[in-house]
Amino acid sequence: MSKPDTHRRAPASPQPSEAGFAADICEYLQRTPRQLPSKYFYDELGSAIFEAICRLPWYRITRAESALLARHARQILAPLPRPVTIAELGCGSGEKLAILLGAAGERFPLIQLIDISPAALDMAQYRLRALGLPSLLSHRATYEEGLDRAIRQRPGKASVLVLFLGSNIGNFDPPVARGLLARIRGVLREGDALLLGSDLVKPERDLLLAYDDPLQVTAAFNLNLLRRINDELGGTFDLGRFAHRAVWNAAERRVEMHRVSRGRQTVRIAAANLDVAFEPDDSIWTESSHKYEPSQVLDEGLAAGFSRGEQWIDADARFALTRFSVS
Ligand code: AVJ
Repeated sequence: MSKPDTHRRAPASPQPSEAGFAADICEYLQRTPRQLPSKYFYDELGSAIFEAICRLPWYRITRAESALLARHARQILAPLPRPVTIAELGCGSGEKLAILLGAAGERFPLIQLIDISPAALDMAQYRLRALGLPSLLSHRATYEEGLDRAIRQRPGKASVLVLFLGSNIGNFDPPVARGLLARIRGVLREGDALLLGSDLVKPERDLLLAYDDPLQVTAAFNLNLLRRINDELGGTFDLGRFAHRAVWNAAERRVEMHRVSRGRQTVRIAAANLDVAFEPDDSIWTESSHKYEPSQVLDEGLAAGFSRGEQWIDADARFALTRFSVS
């Protein structure tokens, strides 16, 4: 049996506050078109619904990526100088990290979990604890802030492998995605690497089944954000009067998710001191899920300053894992 493990929370730092939530909601709902930032999906219920999405037969990202990680773990980790410390951006439930660690068959001095959702961090810690890891550090933070904190905790001579999986990058428009990759590259040094999971362009019918699933779990995931605004910000969204709509925007290579107003209505959000009027069919754009071509992923990584990219692709589900190296 291993020694008692340490499971620390990172030093306290300001939590994204209700004021920040209200200000963001207020700003995004006044944009044209109306929008909501997708990072707010992940409260406790939202994280649980997302876990359900990952198990939907029509949503293949999680299974495809898990299989790639299990199959290629050793190869993925091979070029990193030992010891390796792993930091995962948006770890969610920690399931994929556990798969990678299990298949790697070696021990790592420090694992760092970064997620905006306390519920997700709890799930991940619980899962990884069961593996008897030497040291686990969790950061409840956005990607940028969490990344900085994780790098500050790097054990002196260890190399860092940053995991950015699940096509989380797909939530960002290309210029923002590019900026984030460059930011990751900027905090890394020679010998470090980034493992990036990207969902690939695939037939429209597959994408629409994945993002407008027959069980309507994805619709519930989106709707939960309106419910959260009602509960936390004193919103008056009538949840039954907003329908889910997913469209594939081929030119922009992204699935766009919207809540569409059934009829004319006005919604008040007390904490934002905001009234929003909807005509029939007016919508709120809640999320984008960008899809990539494998070569485009490589190009983006190299443009961000990584020296080399190597890919593992599930040709059937159309999903790519790319390891970008720093030298
Ligand atoms: C967590 C951003 C990767 O875009 O596939 C799944 C989120 N939204 N179904 C995705 C999501 C609706 C997911 N990411």
